[in-house]
Amino acid sequence: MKNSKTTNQDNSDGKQNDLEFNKSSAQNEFLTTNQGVKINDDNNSLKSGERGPSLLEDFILREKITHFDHERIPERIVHARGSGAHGYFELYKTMEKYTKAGFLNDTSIKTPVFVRFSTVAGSRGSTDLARDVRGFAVKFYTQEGVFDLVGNNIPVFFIQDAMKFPDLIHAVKPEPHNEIPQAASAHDTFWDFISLMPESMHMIMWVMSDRAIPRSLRMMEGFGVHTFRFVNEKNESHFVKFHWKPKLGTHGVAWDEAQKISGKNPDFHKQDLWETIEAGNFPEWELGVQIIPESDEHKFDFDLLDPTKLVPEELVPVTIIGKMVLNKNPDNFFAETEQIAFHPGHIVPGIDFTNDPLLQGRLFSYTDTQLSRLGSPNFHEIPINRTIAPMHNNQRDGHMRQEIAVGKVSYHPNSLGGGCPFQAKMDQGGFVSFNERVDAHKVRARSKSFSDHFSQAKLFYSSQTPVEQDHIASALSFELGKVEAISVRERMLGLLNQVDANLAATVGKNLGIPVPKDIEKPINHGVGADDKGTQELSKANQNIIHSDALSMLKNPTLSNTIATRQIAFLCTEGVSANSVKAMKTALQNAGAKAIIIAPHLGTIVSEEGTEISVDQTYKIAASVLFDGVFIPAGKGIADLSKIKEVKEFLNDSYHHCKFIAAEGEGTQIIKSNSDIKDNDPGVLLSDTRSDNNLSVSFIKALGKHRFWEREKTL
Ligand code: HDD
Repeated sequence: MKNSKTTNQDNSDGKQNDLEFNKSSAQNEFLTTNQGVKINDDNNSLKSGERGPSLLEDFILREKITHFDHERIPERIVHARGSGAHGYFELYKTMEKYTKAGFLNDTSIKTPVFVRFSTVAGSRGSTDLARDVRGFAVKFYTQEGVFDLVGNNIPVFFIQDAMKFPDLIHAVKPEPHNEIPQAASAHDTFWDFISLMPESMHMIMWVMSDRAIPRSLRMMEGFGVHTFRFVNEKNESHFVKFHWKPKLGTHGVAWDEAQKISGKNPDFHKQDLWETIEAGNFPEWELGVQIIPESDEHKFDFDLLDPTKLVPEELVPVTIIGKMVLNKNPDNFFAETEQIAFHPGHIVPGIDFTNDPLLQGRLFSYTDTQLSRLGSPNFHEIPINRTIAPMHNNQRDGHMRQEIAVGKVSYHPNSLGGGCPFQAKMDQGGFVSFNERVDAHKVRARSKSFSDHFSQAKLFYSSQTPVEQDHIASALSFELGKVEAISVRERMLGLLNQVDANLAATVGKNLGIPVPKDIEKPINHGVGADDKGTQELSKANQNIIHSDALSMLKNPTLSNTIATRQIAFLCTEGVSANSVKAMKTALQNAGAKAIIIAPHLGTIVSEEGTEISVDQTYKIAASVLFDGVFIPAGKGIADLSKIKEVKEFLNDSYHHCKFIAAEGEGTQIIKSNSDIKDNDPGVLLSDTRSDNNLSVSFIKALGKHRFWEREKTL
């Protein structure tokens, strides 16, 4: 029977309890075997004599080693590297006009969620800072069943048809003959494939932008990518695109910085997410929807079913409908983050699919992959995957079945079981697919309405600020510079030329090859066999040549908060405690964190004679792990010039366009560094100690994240 969706039940507790049931703690307990037999000696195997051979009968040794031998499960084929967290979703306003999904109707319902962020290409142990798309998968444990929104931090995808997915992934993964490179797209096979797939050009623009090297998982947008449907009680359908907007704004790092972070701390994103949640700074995203009436399906000059296209926010605004808060770290990475199984096919009444051919292929793939990864069709019984809605059906058995189904009836229809479990009618919450009319020939083809591969790539590129455009050109120069096959580089230049001639010329110059005059014809993917509806497409977005929402720096929802930012304080013995305290307090009041760095751990003695606790030493700290840097005043601060890591720290901060502040004697460290221009607007200096004006302007500057304009002067 359907749960009443109007009850004000705190589902987050419901889920917690469900998971609690499976928790185990060994506190104050004896060590036992898996069968519950208490173990007397866990240090020595059973032997024939102290120096004799081990005995086969040692069931304790065999159980322990056998279990250990099987501790690993296959990692995900893609998105193997991930970080997860628990939280909840709250609705701001009812969406019942569009969807009957209970969790999107009732603002009093708090829906528990688990989110898993990931990179795509790397193995499970690979670096967080690879240039890559980030997975953004959200499992909603709704009262009407599990809804998974399995999206990315980029609103479009490389390919239009699931048929090409294995090819795309084979191309981007390490090359099969030598397993090189790990977690990187900068190699021949990836660009060979891309250069033959013009449909990927829009996505390529995004992946070569700073979106693909986020500052934090907490500072990324999320997108459902495909067009889905909302279906209401009257069985009316609207198309819908899902967006997650981060409260902390959308920010990236510099590419050189990303590469250095990968060495200094490959777990940078994972640790950042974990630590901020532990500190109670819960990350938040607002859920937005773009809603398009059925009657507008053919209104655009692109096809809503084409996953390489987005709907510009200028054409259809994003309506914010709720927020998600991540407020609890997993207790056990494997049990939760690793064993969670997402699936775009996990939907609830009120949400439905469209005929996007990429989505349609995904609907097959995700259950199939869990069978080999988690090993059984019973993966829904793993605690993290369990629905909180009542679950009854006639499925039985299989590997590792947890449920003990009682009774002899496991079929429908039946009379011996009283006809149970019953089918639910639509008004009882039964899922009924939207009755879309489909009248077509069976063909293996692609609609003509999918064939414009460049307009939105151009839209994206032209919507970027000059700094962002430079970053795209640099990223392409880096990636294609690592490609050995000249023919692949040339083909890519031909494609880039169709996006923007200047972009192609810049990249071509860096690669030392001219942009080819004869553009190679795109590969024909069988376009056109079923172009029904194509003629009806109007040119609704032709006038849109800029969309601020596509630029991270112009995005109107850009947040200027410095909450949770990490600011390095470069200190040494004799630093002014007052100077440190004044800036630290100002930053903390703005939500940021001051990290005291000094030559040794423990405490240092300040100029005023007080002790200051040290957080990190210069051996551990690196500029790339911080958002900004402050050099306080103090008679002893001149000693910083004797520490070689300090110079490297400051130069990296400067090159990565971070804001640098210094006061009193601290300004001398900057002024004596010939690599730093002290008239740079992003370098804030004050001769006054504990300068309130300095802290105000530093906080304002940090809110801009980076002083990217500096790049031109480097
Ligand atoms: Fe996928 C995992 C997102 C296309 C097949 N995908 C996976 C995850 C995310 C996405 C976020 C990780 C979920 C987690 O954290 O466990 N995938 C996407 C998006 C796509 C997309 C946004 C395009 C719009 N994927 C796609 C296609 C196919 C797959 C076209 C196959 C036809 N994806 C998979 C998979 C994975 C997966 C192989 C690996 C692990 C898993 O499913 O559970 O089945």
